[in-house]
Amino acid sequence: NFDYAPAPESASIVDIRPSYGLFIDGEFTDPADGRSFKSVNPATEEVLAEIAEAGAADVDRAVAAARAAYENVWGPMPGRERAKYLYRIARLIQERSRELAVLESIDNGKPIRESRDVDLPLVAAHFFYHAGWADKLSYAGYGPDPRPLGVAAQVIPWNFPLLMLAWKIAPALACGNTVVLKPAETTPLTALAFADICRQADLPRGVVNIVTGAGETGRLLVAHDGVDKVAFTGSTEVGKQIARSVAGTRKKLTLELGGKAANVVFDDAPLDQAVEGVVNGIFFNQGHVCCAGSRLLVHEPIAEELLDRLKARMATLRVGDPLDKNTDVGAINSAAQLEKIRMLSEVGEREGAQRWSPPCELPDRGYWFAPTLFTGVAQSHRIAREEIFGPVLSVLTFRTPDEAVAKANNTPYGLSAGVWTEKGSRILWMAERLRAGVVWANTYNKFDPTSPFGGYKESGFGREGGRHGLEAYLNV
Ligand code: TXE
Repeated sequence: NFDYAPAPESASIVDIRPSYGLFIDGEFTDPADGRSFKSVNPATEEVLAEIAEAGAADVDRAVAAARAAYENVWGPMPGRERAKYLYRIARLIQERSRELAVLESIDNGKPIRESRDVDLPLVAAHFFYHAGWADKLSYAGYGPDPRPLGVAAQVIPWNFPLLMLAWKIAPALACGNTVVLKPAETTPLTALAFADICRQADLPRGVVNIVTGAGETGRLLVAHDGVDKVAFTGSTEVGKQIARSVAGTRKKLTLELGGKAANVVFDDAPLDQAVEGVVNGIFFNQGHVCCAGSRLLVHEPIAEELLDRLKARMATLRVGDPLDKNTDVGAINSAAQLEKIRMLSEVGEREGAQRWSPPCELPDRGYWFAPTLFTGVAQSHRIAREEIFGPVLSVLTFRTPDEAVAKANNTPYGLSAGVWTEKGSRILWMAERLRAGVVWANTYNKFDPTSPFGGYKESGFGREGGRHGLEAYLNV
């Protein structure tokens, strides 16, 4: 019952087919047991498409296809040849970027301005950057003949569906590995469009395989015997399950998990700039960001003034239709995530913090949550400790730089942090002491394919991007 007809030529930017199969060995095919699930538009609750759900037999088939492609075609191929395919994919992403941005916003709920101006340019940049590495690995200190690992099982989340796919697939392919990737169950559509791009690029069959499904499909994939490498981005809880399932096998593992980043604003910070950075830090992508600046640590002398300006700025945020170019905050990705954000916000109130949101009208249908600020937050409160993964900011204060560092580091996570101050020496002093994989200074949420990204502590291990990211896909 799955429809594999090529998308018809039509005037609309995106053509969403009624149903999608699994992408295995260069073809869209039916799942063995015919099961499927629905992908829903979170802004309207409308069903977008019926998506095949991969079971054990399908995962077997995908891993076997990736193995054959690795042994026979992609592994032995010279780096300069692999580079040509990666450049071709990068250019096709640019050519199709309007369509992909719209599709991403429809499936995920993020504002079109973000998918168009942030996600898609970064996706293309990631493929260009890694295309450049493919023929240079032997000159980069990895020995004359650096070996790939083999078949990579990659499981990604729903917050940056296509960008997380790029972070996983581009370095794996550049280094000569083949891939079976599972997108998140709420956002499979851009990964399936990417499968189409692989065909357009004439990528040899089996080099990239996309298996759709929920947690059980992911579990089957990472537990599969035929896999040499597992890469996961998602919740810390599932990351720990995966680490247990991989323990004692030959598989190499990288994990990129949750965060509870502190955005630290000192009294000498340029305040208007800091307010923009705080707003970007927590309301970008509805706060569905692993490195979101979800704890604001503000220097006591300026706390009142900063909060006044922050509230005034929050009152200007437009929440609504993701496809409207004027929208700042889009839809929450799923009913389950909305429920989690509501639950933790209620816990915040019960534990004694003060909740504030600007007046804002939310659409009747779909999953929405108003930008929210909590003041009077104590370090012991759950909203100061747990990842909310929504547009909810917890505000704490500090008196000295030492206190700022102690509070910022008082979390099981360590993915990112922000520092706002005019003093260069203080930036360096803070960056040395913050236990976080990235520290932004007088900016926030800046990404670049040349920069390694990844966490300390329970935010995971391994790096993605930059030269360090390659090491996750090579036997050095
Ligand atoms: O994550 P899951 P969920 C955090 C965030 C969010 C919470 C729950 O706090 O509120 O996690 O989100 C697949 N074996 N982050 O439930 O379950 C799943 O199908 C293998 C932070 O969506 O971790 C999906 O493809 N795979 C994060 C992917 O794992 C499994 C981004 C992530 O889903 C699996 C997302 C299993 N046993 C959520 N169970 C970040 N670091 O950016 C599920 N999956």
